[in-house]
Amino acid sequence: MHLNNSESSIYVAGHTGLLGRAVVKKLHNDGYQNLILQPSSALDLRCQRSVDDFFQDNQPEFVILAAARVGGILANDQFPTDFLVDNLSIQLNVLNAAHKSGVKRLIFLGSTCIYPREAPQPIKETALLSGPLEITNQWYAVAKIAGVLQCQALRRQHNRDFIALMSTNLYGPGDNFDLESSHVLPALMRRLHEAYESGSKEVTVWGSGKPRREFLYSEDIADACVFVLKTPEEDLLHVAPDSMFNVGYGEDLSIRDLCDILQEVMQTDCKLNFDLSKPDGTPRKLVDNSRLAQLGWNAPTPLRKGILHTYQWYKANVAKPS
Ligand code: GFB
Repeated sequence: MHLNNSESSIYVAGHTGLLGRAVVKKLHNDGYQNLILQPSSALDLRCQRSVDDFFQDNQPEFVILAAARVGGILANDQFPTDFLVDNLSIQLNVLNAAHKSGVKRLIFLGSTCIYPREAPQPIKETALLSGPLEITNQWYAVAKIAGVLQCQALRRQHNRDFIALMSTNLYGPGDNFDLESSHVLPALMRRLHEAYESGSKEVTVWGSGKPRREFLYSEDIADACVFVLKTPEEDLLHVAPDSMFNVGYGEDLSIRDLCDILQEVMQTDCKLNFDLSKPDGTPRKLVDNSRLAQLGWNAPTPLRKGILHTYQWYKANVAKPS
């Protein structure tokens, strides 16, 4: 059942993360005040009993499952167990508890790395499980695939209105700017800023710079989540019989071109040194957005504008004054 009452209670799991904080902001801006938020220090989503008790006590009507163990290409490689097991546990517990407590609709956030490495571009939802995965993020991908299938299984067997959104690489205010564990956009933003400020004017870019990625602003995916939450079930299932939607920006670019745009927006002119000892990962993962577009949703924030907002947030919140 879709969201049509501003008094409804909505549990945002993972509300302190990049995506979760954008979802909370969007819901507040749209007049939804009855939000249920619980920090991970008070609720370990990997613990089934705690999650069951939490749902029993709070009885949320709607759930956005944005909690996940996430990280960039190197973090995926270094912590495969965490990426596989933590994500499987979080999803299993939250989806089960939401089912048992009769949640009206749940939105599960997945990732476009669930699709086969060699999937035809732009990637359609129907490419799921049609070929081998990219090896650098296979553990995370397998966990997210299990989440999508759990949503589909609950719908099929128990008629639960659980929807899966597959998002492309996200960026935005509140992102992780740690140079080892972050994704490419925040990592390069920080390297360029620090190189420019220190006067060295040289940065290391992992890999060849040739892989292509599609970047979606965090407030846009939040907008998509709320859009889907408010759309009647029959409209969603009409365009997505498998209850899965890709959410992308609509264009991709090479990592080298991303560096050029970052430099343009940040007004830096650093020399790029490509470190070929680091992995490239998937060559390309542009998604086909046509299902959401058919329903009237497209990403509203141009890449340069999103990068500028992110850089302003980074300078105000993360960068040390030189
Ligand atoms: O964003 P990223 O870590 O993840 O890397 P993926 C994207 C591309 O940027 C890769 C290159 O080709 C990296 O080698 N890159 C260049 C860098 N410089 C850097 C840098 O300083 N840091 C990082 N992190 N990358 C992730 C998956 O894949 O995508 C996750 O590992 C998830 O599981 C996420 O699916 C959306 O796009 O390759």
